[in-house]
Amino acid sequence: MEETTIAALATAPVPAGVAVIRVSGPRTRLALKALFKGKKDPLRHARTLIFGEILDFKTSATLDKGLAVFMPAPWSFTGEDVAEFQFHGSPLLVQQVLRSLYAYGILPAAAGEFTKRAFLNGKLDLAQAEAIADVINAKGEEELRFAGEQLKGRLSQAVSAIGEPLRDVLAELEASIDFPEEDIEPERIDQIAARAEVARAKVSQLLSTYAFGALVKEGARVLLCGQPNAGKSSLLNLILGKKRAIVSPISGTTRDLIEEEASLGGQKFVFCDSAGIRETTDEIEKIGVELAKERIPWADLVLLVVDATDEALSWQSTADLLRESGKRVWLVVNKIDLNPNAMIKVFCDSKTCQQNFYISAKTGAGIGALIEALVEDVGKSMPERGEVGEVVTNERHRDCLRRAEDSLVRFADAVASKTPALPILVADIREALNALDEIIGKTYTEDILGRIFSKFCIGK
Ligand SMILES: Nc1nc2c(ncn2[C@@H]2O[C@H](COP(=O)(O)OP(=O)(O)OP(=O)(O)O)[C@@H](O)[C@H]2O)c(=O)[nH]1
Ligand SMILES: [Mg+2]
Repeated sequence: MEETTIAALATAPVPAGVAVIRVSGPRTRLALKALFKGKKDPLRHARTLIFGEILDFKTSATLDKGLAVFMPAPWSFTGEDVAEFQFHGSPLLVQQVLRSLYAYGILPAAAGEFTKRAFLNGKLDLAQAEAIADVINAKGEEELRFAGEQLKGRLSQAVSAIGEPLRDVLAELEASIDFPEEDIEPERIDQIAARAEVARAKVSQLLSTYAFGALVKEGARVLLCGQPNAGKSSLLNLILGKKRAIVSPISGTTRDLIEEEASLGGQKFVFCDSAGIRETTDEIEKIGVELAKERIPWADLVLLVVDATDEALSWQSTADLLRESGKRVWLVVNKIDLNPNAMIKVFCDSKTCQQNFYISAKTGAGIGALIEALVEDVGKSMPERGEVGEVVTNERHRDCLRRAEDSLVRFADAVASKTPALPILVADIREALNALDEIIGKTYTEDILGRIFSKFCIGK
């Protein structure tokens, strides 16, 4: 149990109807007694919202009227004594209340510290703790659903269920090391190998969900690529519904990569606008062109934006480049307001591009169809609602699962070698278990916790 007591604003630091300050730790009771004068004593009426006055530490003057609630350890979010104060959402008032709390030896909470304490006190496991950040940051419905399932412990249960039989396997193998005179019979080894194989298959199955898990969480990555002046930035702005990138009639306007998230049809996308690809002597533009080319591997899908008035079909060289990359490419013929004929004349061979679209970023023609197609395309990679079991959306979890899978494959290879060295078998199973335990935080290091919780906001 931590000895320090922490406090932070749990709501957003902006003027709002209500602000909530959360306090956790042994000094919570002291703070409630000193700084809250309620109709009833919150300490005697735990888990009940009490109306009263929040007081200034120096003058005992009323800072605001509001509510306080006390949640005694261990039945609180952090497992420690916790209090929450609700009052008018004025950032200035928030500062005054926090200052009063600090005067009682309470410290400002670090990022994610409440959740970290909840984890350390066994209130939730590490995957669940991570899910809190995912729930808070979710931008799409599917993302929220997966995060919610993880918070409920669905992934943790699946991971534990894989680990339990492995623990038995480990115990049995370790016992054999301790009593070398009793050789393991070959049938036992086969049984052990079969159990490890079941675990390996489950780990691989979980890993296979990461592809769409990441798609849901990180968003589908769409790169806008093409010749200068084709209208890439105009298209980006139109999709986003705001002027994010500079548009100008001068070729070579965009140099940096411009990345922006958008939610279309409830699905998260990340669009990236890039410099028009061409030979150039301009030093800065050259860097931009390089950046654009280097970005191609990043994309799930490339929109090759071309100018409908480009009679010379100068985009063909970029199309060649994209074909070689092996990426999925859609041709987007822009500026059809200037040359409606392009709708029958300009298209891309099916080897390079899967689909052709005809749009005008100026009039908005054809944009609806393009966006619909984007949403539908992502939908195809998604499992049906209800059909989905545990989904891995977190890169750390994926890395742990990969390590577990590697160890179990090594174990299977060693068993198959017919002369398995017992200590090696034990080491493989132990490594697999360690990797699984890291997902749920059964084993952890300060370093891992630091990396996870530092990404949280203050007050979580
Ligand atoms: N008539 C017409 N003009 C367009 C259309 N889309 C873009 N433009 C114009 O074409 C010019 C170039 O547009 P941008 O969006 O800056 O083109 P870009 O591909 O980002 O250009 P670079 O950043 O230089 O590579 C601007 O003057 C736009 O207003 C369109 O659909 N119709
Ligand atoms: Mg541009």
